[in-house]
Amino acid sequence: MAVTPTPEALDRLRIEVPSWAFGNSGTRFRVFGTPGTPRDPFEKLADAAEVHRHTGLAPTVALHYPWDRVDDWGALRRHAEDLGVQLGTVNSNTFQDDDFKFGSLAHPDPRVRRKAVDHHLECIEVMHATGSRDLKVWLADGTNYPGQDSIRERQDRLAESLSEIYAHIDAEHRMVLEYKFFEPAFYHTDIPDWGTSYVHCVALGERAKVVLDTGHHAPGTNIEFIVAQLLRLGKLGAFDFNSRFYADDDLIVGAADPFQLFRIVVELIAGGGYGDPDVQLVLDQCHNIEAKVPGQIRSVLNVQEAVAKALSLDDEALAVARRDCDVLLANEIMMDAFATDVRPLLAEHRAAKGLPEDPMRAFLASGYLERVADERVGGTQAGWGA
Ligand code: AOS
Ligand code: ZN
Ligand code: ZN
Repeated sequence: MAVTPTPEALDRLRIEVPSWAFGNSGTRFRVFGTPGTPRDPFEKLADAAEVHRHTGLAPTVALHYPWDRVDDWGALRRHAEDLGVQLGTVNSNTFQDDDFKFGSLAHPDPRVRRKAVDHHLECIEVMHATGSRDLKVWLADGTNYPGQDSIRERQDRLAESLSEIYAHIDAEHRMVLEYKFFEPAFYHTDIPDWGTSYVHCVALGERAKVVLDTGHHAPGTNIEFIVAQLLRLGKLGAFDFNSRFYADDDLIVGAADPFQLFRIVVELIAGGGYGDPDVQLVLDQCHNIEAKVPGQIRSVLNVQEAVAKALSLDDEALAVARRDCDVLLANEIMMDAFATDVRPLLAEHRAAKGLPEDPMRAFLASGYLERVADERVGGTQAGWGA
């Protein structure tokens, strides 16, 4: 009962990969090194370009400032273009400086808020040089104990700081604002949920949109509902894709719950967000124990499989079943799409485009990992755990 996705529909998929996925990362217990880890942003881009070269799915790379600080942004941009990719979203960092111990944009001290706002203005400068469209703001702000600070005053300070940053965003730029229900703050987070992010984005204006990180909800949350609602409101700016078993695990997207990923993509397509450049699909993952480039290849392929399954949904039959209130038939149509083995179709689709039918095997056979392990000595951490 499933339908066959068209090549044009499959071709609308674009996924941004994060520079930090190629660096070493870990937990507070240990950061394990991996041979061949990039030593600088130029090498991270070389790794990211391998993902795109083998899959055709990942034409842009998200940067993190200052993890990806370079002297010459123009050189980094040209390097990316020479490798066949482009620089993407710039992520700010207001969580690794001692001054931000009690928050950044919502901090009680105006001096610290000034510093946090200025950091974002610096990020906007970087965006001019990199040609990036999006400034992504994720804040570690919050409190650990009831009474520690005024929840309400923090919202007011946050709104003021955000509006100062937003005032510096150019017409071609966007601010995308991420929410997270806990961690690193444990009692309250200043942007804990999509509603709070939405409220701030609406107050800021047209070019402020919500970022939905799939790992940032309480267990059991119906994430596809949030996708549907934000698309309806025209405020879904970007996804951070990853998967989680417990908290913000940042594991490979589609690894923990491929059915949830499928349901999310079904709503993305239904709401007109699929293939819309205004809904940027980004990976936000850390490969703590697995090889990093293959980890990213697996990730983009998992998203592609979820998209192909969702595009296999027989919309017309589903519309009829829904109109008839035929609960079981509607659910069966949905499950038929999910159960479709799209791997042969995708292999054929890649071959038709001159890409390897099996990108993972092709990459592993290319000798790239062995070569960089020989060439690169002393690779650095992604920033997490630094
Ligand atoms: C943190 O939990 C978030 O998911 C952010 O998206 C963060 O900006 C990203 O992990 C890199 O800093
Ligand atoms: Zn994220
Ligand atoms: Zn996260």
